[in-house]
Amino acid sequence: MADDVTMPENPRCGFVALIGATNAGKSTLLNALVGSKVTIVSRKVQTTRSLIRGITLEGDTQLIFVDTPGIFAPRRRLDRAMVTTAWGGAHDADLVGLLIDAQKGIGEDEEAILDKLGDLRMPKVLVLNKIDLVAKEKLLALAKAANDKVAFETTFMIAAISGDGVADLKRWLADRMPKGPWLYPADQMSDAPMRQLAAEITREKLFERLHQELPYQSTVETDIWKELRNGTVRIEQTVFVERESQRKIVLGQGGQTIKAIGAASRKDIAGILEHDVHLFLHVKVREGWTDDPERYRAMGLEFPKE
Ligand SMILES: Nc1nc2c(ncn2[C@@H]2O[C@H](COP(=O)(O)OP(=O)(O)OP(=O)(O)O)[C@@H](O)[C@H]2O)c(=O)[nH]1
Ligand SMILES: [Mg+2]
Repeated sequence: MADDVTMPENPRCGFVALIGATNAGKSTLLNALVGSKVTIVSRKVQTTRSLIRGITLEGDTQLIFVDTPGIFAPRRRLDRAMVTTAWGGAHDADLVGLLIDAQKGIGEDEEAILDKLGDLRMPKVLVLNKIDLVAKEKLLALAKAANDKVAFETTFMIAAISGDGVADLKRWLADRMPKGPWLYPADQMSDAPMRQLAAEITREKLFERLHQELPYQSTVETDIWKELRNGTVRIEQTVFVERESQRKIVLGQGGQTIKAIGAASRKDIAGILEHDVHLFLHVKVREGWTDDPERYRAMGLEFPKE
């Protein structure tokens, strides 16, 4: 965004939480709204682990979108922390957008979310996503079923992946934000430090290349971030896994899996920074990291007592 954008005389500013079942497309929508990759996306469930803010301007309004972990019936400690965090994000917002994957429709998770959403006081908007995959009649039936359960202000039908309907949604939201000064500089798109986004991007590549339980039993932290005199950035990250057998899988034969993960991550990080990047990945076994409060702090999550 241009540097010459200054706060107007009558600014608006507010928080919109994007909630929904896992895989509904919340993170894809956040990136589309902001126009830049600030949060990671994958075809697997439970990709987003904490609250990620994406900031953007629409007319006189600064919109602060909050991406949340998908809501589902939690089993493990990390699951519980993610779901609690998602609802916390909703409680603190000026407006809540519920995303439903229109192809999936209303299943058990969606049903539970709709039940709980009624208790929230702030205005709510229904966003049916992935309309590229479903017929119009099905969309209308789905909109009606959801609106019968919760008093939504209105319903939007979008395809976050192509941006279809996203501009209309953004304009509508901007008009509904409370009056007040912008909270961030006009050109800021995220409140997370770059080293955190870089760790998330590496985690996205892990999600793309690893299967079954492994993505859920791994996490990534940035240890070193050094800007070198020639303008390049040296980044060192650690991938934590639970067991030695998992470490072997992450490394791959002759280290080829971790190499591919590193190459894909480096490319994305360099694209965002618009600088050359040297990325070094270490893989460490940290047995029981999913029960270690310190790892939760690093992820920006509360540590559930059980
Ligand atoms: N066809 C289609 N796919 C979409 C659309 N929006 C998102 N997706 C895909 O849906 C999958 C999940 O997207 P995410 O944005 O990671 O979903 P999420 O709701 O953030 O998921 P969690 O973080 O796990 O809760 C990805 O493969 C996206 O590419 C859409 O409009 N159409
Ligand atoms: Mg997500």
